[in-house]
Amino acid sequence: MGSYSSIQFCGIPQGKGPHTVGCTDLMSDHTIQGSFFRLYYPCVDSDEYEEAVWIPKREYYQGLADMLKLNRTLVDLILSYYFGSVKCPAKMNAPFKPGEKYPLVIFSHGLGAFRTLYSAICIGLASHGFVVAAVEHRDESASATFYFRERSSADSCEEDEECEPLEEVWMYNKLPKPGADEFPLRLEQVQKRADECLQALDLILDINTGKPITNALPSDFDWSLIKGSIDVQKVAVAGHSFGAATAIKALGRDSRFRCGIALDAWMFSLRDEIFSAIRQPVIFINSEKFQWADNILLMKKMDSSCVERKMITIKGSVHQSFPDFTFLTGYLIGKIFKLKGEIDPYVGMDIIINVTLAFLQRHLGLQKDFNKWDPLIDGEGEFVIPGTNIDLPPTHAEAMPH
Ligand code: VQ7
Repeated sequence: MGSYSSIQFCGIPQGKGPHTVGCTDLMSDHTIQGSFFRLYYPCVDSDEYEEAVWIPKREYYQGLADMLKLNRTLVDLILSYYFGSVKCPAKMNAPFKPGEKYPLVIFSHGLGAFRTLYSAICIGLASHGFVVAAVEHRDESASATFYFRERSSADSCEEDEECEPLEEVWMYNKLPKPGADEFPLRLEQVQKRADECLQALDLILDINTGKPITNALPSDFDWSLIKGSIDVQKVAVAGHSFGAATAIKALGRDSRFRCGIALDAWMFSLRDEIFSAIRQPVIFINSEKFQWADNILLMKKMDSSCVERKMITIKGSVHQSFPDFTFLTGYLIGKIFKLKGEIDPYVGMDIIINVTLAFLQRHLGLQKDFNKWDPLIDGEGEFVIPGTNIDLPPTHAEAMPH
């Protein structure tokens, strides 16, 4: 395997497909019950629109500080200095490009992440003609998220300040109580997360029928252009880590999701009864370093002779090879914070996107050429292996066909 030694520091990769990618944020409605996602989509090609700010508000840095158990002020200063001007290669609020029916992917982030941190994957898929909704979860598993509440008349405004009728309410990641059983918290969260994926799907399908929406966020994006452009029969769900468990939960809840993509799944929140409820194909795309027997055995419980269940491992990858931070640090910092593995992050991301596209083509019945990457689904290729790289107890070693 080619380990990379040069410092690669070139930012979040562009999509490699034929479409220019746009993105926009939707918060509908303004309360905590509303749906919140960043939508990535094929857009009209115009220089009028600027690339999107990657981390759009400072509170997210403070949430990341909490995740890292470090001082908020210090981490905010450091992260906003290094990442404050980072853009992702998607044009903010560029007009949606109608004229085709696009398949749809609902994407769920990992614990301590939020909706914008997986832009490389989402942009990669959108550039190949997918609409991707990256949900921001309100189950207290995001490092930070927000909604709005009505300002009460008793709330005073600073002098000179224009008093907006709504004010932001921020919520941060909830840590399990020390010494307490973590499972009840994660179970409750995964259920809420799956609900939020279904809610996002419902909302996008409403938009597809031409229903007008209200957006609590300021934007002049024209949602009516999406009308009739989603292929409602071609919907998948994907996610990273806790988000992968969310995707699996969502598959069990709603057969409109035709297949699932589980990126380095953290299976902890899923119990036995869920596995028999799932009828759709699933692929587990694992990193080399985030594997242990209990977690893999839960994946293998989804083994089926009726429906395709696949597992591959990307050599030299780590758990953080899926979110965008892997592209945004130098070699040393990347290694210290485990944001980079041995594999070149750009090579790793191409594999993640290409195997996902091949699996989506196969199970959504797309008429594209993504089947050229079919060997990856079987773990064939320079940087992949079929199944897992860890030894399992002998009775389980052959449970899942590769
Ligand atoms: O769902 C998950 N789980 C369960 N999502 C994760 C990690 C995770 N686990 C790690 C293994 S465990 O301890 O056994 C259980 C929890 O990662 C998603 C994610 C979290 C972040 F905080 C992210 C991110 F991009 C993705 O942001 C990071 C930011 C920084 C930095 F800002 F400081 F650079 C760093 Cl160093 C790390 C992550």
